[in-house]
Amino acid sequence: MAQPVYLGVEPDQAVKPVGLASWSPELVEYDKHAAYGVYVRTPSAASRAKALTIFGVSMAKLLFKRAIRYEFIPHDTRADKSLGGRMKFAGAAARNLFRGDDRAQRRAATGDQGRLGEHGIHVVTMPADRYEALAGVAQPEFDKLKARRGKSNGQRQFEESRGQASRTSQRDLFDVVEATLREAGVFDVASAYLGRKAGLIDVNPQINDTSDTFWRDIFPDAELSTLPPTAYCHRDASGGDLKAIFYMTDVDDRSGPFSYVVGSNRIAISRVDDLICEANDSNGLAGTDANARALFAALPKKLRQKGSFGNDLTPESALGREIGQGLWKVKAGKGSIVLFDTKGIHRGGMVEDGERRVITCVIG
Ligand SMILES: O=C(O)CCC(=O)C(=O)O
Ligand SMILES: [Fe+2]
Repeated sequence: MAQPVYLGVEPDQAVKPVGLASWSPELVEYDKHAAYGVYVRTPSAASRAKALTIFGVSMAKLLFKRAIRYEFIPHDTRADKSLGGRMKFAGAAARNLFRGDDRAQRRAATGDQGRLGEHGIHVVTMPADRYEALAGVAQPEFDKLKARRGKSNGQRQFEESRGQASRTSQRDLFDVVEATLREAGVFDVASAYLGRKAGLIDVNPQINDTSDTFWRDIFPDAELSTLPPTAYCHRDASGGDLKAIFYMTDVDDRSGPFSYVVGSNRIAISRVDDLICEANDSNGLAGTDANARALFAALPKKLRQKGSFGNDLTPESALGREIGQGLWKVKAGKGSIVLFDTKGIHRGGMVEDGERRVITCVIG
């Protein structure tokens, strides 16, 4: 039987890979920003103390999670609250604690990293029969998710667009996803990039449509109602490295294309700055309502960093311009697989028309 063909997809001609070599907290000018400036100039002693406390507690939790590589422990093990489950969790955490430094391994990786190494994103399209097989096995999960989404009215957070499949209860789905990723060469590309054997950690079916609000209402204040061109652009806060997104519907300009700043995976960021971003993304201070902004602005300058910075960038800033030139909107048919480094700058699911279905997989 002939080998099934997975076709590579290249960025649009107009996309210009990012030229910035390194990240610095100065790239987002909070002191000059219309939504933050006033808070940066006049923080009260009480809000300074409160912000620092929130930051400190979240950083302690984050360091613990990173030490045990929490995000690499399978969801089934994390969710099992029985005594046996807790012991399994403790065992996995202890093993991870002594596993050695992934980042060092990654720096030493010498395999051919191809497009993923250069661009931070690698896209392939699968044959129709493979798509049909995956769609069939994923259907019950999408039906459940659709029913759940129907129940939540009004404001919907991003996480509510997403379901969580479990390797034990949704075995068939995990098996088909895993076989497809293997056949598509995604695990090989991911392993060469990470400098170790990559595997499937999490499978999350996701539905987005025009009723989603998570990306629209960023600054509730009336005078700041226009969305900046970089709205919702972010680097992930998770400790995971790579994600693979399966497009389960055709995705065009208006149905929320996943978008990636080509080459942004190579922007160097210090471990400390990255941890500061992750802490603020998880402690509520990275929010854009007035309360979160006031607290964020009350942090010392070095700590005023977030992974979800796109909402706070002005188009004329250096980083805003880079993103504008380098953003590849992946408009592609159903059956496309988008593998990307989650620490590069990206966004997705901002649906203006119709409905977009994807299956997002964490690869680690
Ligand atoms: O829904 C998307 O296309 C991207 C969402 C996202 O940022 C992610 O999965 O990390
Ligand atoms: Fe993301």
